[in-house]
Amino acid sequence: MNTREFIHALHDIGAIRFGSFTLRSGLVSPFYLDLRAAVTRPALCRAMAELIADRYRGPGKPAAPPFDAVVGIPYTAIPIATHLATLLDLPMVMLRKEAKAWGTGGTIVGDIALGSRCLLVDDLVTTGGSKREAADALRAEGLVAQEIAVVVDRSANAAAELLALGLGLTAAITLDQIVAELSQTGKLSAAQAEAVRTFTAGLQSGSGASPAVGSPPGAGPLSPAVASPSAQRVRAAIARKRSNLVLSLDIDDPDRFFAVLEATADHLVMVKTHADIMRGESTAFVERLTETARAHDLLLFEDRKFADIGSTVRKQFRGGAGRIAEWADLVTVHMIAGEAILDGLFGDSEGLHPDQGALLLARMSSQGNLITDEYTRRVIETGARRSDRVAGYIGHGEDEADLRAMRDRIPAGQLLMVPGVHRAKAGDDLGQHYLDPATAVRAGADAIIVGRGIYAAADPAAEAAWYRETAWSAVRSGSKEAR
Ligand code: 5BU
Repeated sequence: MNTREFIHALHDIGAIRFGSFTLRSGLVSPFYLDLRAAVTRPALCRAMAELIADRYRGPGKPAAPPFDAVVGIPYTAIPIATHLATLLDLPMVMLRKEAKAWGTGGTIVGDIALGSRCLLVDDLVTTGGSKREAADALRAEGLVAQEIAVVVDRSANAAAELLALGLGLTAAITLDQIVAELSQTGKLSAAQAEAVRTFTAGLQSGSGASPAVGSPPGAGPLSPAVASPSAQRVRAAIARKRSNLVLSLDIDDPDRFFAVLEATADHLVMVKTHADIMRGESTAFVERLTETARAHDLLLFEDRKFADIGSTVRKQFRGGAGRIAEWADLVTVHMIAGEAILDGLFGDSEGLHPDQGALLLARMSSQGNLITDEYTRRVIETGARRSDRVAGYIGHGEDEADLRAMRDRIPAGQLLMVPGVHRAKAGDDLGQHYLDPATAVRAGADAIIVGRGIYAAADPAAEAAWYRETAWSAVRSGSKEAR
């Protein structure tokens, strides 16, 4: 069952309903979501586990998922976690709601070694609060809460909030996807869809929840939160690898390219390529690249900067020697040709991974570039509407305040990635303008993109370690301040 069929199946059995529902908190919600009826149906229960498992297996993923065990949170998620554990071929244990006061005590049901890296599984995430408690309970048992997987993310901003605590969040589907799918097929009116969006955005700004990394104060009212599966995947990878460093590996010799990549990979969350500069045969390069990415749990980001009409970019993305669609998790896109470029790239999703996404160029780091404030605003406006495939934005700024002002326009749930980062801030003789890594992160960058600062250094591995540590500690201190 694919994502779309799954959404319709949930709707058909009444697991997702629209109308007016009074919640336990007293709030009146325009939708109701309850997966209890879904887990009792074998086909749906299997589909939930498979949709989650697909996030961890298949092309471009590590051969073995980076966990030692799957942990189900009672009750609805237990059957899902059981299926999932079988699919991923991992042991499964359960986390009791309340610690047992008799026998050996404890909250874990099952046999699991101390220090095991756990994937926590639940049916829904709403605020992230109960997930944080579950992670704390696991830690109290001497286990490592590595990541959380849910069937539906109906939160406004749980992924960012959990990431600030070092916990990745992966969702099989988001509320936004449900709304988009049911709207497109006429099962949800435009007014109902708007009511759902307004309600979820309001939950975020009115929830009193702490602002988290990447969503500084001010982001809420200016830009309602959106849900983006590809951004979530990046956030989960950042939490997993404890790194928000992207290496821009602009080396055209394959052997040197892979030597630097192997030496630095463990410090990186992602490697950014310009595959069209690589010498030699592109199929061999891509094969080696995907193998290396899998071995080191790296995401692949092809900085292709698509800029043409929809029908041309579709061919550039899918075809040619590069076959970018087959391996890149993220690609960059100029919006100068208009919104249809996103339809060209992602409109026909056949063969694409559900989490493959775009980063829109909202601002560039090169001096004298022609991007205006109005252009940036419209790029973000479009990207927010298209969050099903838009993970976020490439941005830059003159200084911290300038970059932060841009970050404030980006909806919570989407990413800001900042190139033009160098510890020596000097720029180059071809118009590049640099920010230093801590400044970029303090201003709200979810990840920094560093090229020559690392690969042209005498010791790229040591330099990558420095950039990683500097950028990562800026995240930590930022999230403490925000709370
Ligand atoms: P550097 O060596 O860190 O200066 O390389 C920066 C990389 O980021 C390089 O691949 C550029 O193509 C890319 N880049 C950029 O520098 N500035 C931008 O605004 C965008 C991309 Br978009």
